[in-house]
Amino acid sequence: MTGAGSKERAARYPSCVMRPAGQVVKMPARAMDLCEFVTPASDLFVVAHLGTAHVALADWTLAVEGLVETPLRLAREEVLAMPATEVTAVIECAGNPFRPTHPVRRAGNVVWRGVPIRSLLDRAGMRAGARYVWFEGQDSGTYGGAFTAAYVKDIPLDKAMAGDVLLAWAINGEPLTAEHGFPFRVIVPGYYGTNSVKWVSRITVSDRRPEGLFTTQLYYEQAAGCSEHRPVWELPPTSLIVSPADGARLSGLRHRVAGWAWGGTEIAGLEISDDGGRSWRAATVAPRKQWAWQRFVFEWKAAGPGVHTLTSRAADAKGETQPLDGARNRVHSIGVTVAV
Ligand SMILES: Nc1nc2c(c(=O)[nH]1)N[C@H]1C(S)=C(S)[C@@H](COP(=O)(O)O)O[C@H]1N2
Ligand SMILES: [Mo]
Repeated sequence: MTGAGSKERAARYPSCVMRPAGQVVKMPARAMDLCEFVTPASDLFVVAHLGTAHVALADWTLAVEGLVETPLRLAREEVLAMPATEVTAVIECAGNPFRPTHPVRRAGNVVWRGVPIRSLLDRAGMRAGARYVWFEGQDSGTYGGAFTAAYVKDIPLDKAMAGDVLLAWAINGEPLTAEHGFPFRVIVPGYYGTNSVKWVSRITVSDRRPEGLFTTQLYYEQAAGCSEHRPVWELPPTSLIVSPADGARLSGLRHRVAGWAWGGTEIAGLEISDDGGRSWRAATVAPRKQWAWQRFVFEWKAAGPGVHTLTSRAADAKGETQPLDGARNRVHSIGVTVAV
């Protein structure tokens, strides 16, 4: 899949045009702009390692193959004719895979529409030994100095069969743009964005994980204090203070602190600290709908005028909390100036 030899530099989908070629990262909205429950598509971040793929529709097919009873080749119309469903889910970028402990806080919450991956797999039928599902995008190019013929990610079969993992074609009721994966992308709710493969046109069922730059080299990490490597799959608990805005000048001592919290497991509690993490007080957290982010609200009374740091820390229903440091999901802090 990677390598410097000229033969290996051929894209697997030559009809797919990479424009621009090379990494694309866009973050149109700051945290303070993410005030709506559903993020408008125009505020959604964009990440592509190899560039923006422009998929040729003339010869487009979806292949479903590997450890299946009946390999499928579906035309775009056949996919669009299958029963579709909507899932509201957060998409969050894990950030630069070469800096796995650095938070980038690129996230949005949108309504995805598509056909459940489960429906496709049921149609093909699983064979014995099936354990992982690989998704292959049509994009190719160079990332981190290595050539990749097609972007490939995998998830466990059990996750793929959950019914809310989608082959999606719409965001908030609008067709996907090229940047977000037109004509079809995978959405894996509750997993980091890197797994939600854009421009997908091959689904492979396998008994093993695929070897590759984005599967067994990058996004394959050692958990703290643990020798075992794990893929960057499930979202740990995370939160984002949206209001007040970072750097805001506030008048009066009483202010409402609000934002979003989410993770692969429902958020059960959120705490705010205004003293650098020495003491914490509970905010109110809304229950989760599907895989959406959850709103938190905290009525804050500043100890006095001056500069304050406000920090949010989410805990999920399994009891996992955001670390204070050393991880991409570390607590979020903002600074505000209070005048009376
Ligand atoms: N084919 C393909 N899919 C991809 C990527 C990619 O480089 N190629 N990047 C992933 C990463 S790291 C993220 S965070 C999300 C971003 O999705 P968005 O650009 O629609 O917000 O797409 C994922 N899907
Ligand atoms: Mo990402």
